[in-house]
Amino acid sequence: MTARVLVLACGGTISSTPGPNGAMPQLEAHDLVDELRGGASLRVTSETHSLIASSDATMADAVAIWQRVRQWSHTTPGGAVVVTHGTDTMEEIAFAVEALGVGPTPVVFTGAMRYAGSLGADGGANLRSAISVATSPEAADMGVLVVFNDEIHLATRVRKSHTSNVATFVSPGFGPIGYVHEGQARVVLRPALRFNVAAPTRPADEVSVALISVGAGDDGRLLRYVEAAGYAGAVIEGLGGGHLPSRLVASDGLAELVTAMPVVVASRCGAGELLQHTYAFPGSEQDLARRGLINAGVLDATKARVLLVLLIASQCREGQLRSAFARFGGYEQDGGGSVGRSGELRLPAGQR
Ligand code: DAS
Repeated sequence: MTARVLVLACGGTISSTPGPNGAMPQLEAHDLVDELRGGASLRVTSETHSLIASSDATMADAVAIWQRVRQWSHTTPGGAVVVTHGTDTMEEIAFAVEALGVGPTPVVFTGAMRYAGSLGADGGANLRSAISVATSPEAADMGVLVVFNDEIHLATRVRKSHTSNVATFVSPGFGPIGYVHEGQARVVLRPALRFNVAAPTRPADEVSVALISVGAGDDGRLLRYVEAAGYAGAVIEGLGGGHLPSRLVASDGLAELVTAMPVVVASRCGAGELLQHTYAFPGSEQDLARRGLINAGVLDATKARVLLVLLIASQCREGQLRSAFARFGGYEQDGGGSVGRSGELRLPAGQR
């Protein structure tokens, strides 16, 4: 393996070592790389982006990582990037970097569930596997990947599924697209389509999107406070195939919210695409579409929120926003078709 690899460290458990009161992110990128035995043949550049718990990662971090990837791919043709990151928000930051677009450059996120120095710590093995995948010719043009526990996942599909198990990352409904075997990457599936959003034209951190989860009997009173709290958009994590209780749908809160800002509906199921043409009851997927809610398709609520932040930060038009959800959501594969309203994006005053 002689490809040039940038290892960009962003904190998390993989960078954590025990302290008097518990583990804290402290290891820099060079510490992580130095730990790898047999890494001498690699041409690794190590950089520390941050030493944070990933619960503190923001969309500004995602944009900064994306910018560094682009810079690296311009200055290092044929090079690859491995991002070490906390697992708590890895699925969001990796998805954001993928959505912003990395071209053919292999970009692999990895991390750890057990901090450095603990029994069975998984960081070193995960980093080594991530580097093997990133430097494999098979990783080119795959988009951003997450390599964890010797499985290879697409950033567009992966999510953390367990609070502590080292096999925490899964791609529900899809599965991993490859694996690492005796240190070698095996890619067995490739993404059929990849999409990008436009680069942000305003700081992504200035864009707040509310994420509201709905349960049985919910009357949606929380929705009334979203605009006043300064949010620019909202994702509602609904039920089943993309449904909401009829009492919530009948409330003024939802109608006012849809008038004020883009509102996306996703499902709490965690796998599968939202329905579009099946049910007709109040609060059904067809009813919500008529009321102007945007269907998240195969995106879970967490990824839908990331996409909505990036789209609002790119100051796109409403038609572009709907089209982006149709593409990333998997229900408009050719980029054509109707994208609904095409006017200015409706955003609350002060959010434009
Ligand atoms: N849960 C820790 C991790 O797995 C902390 C974090 O996400 O930063 O990395």
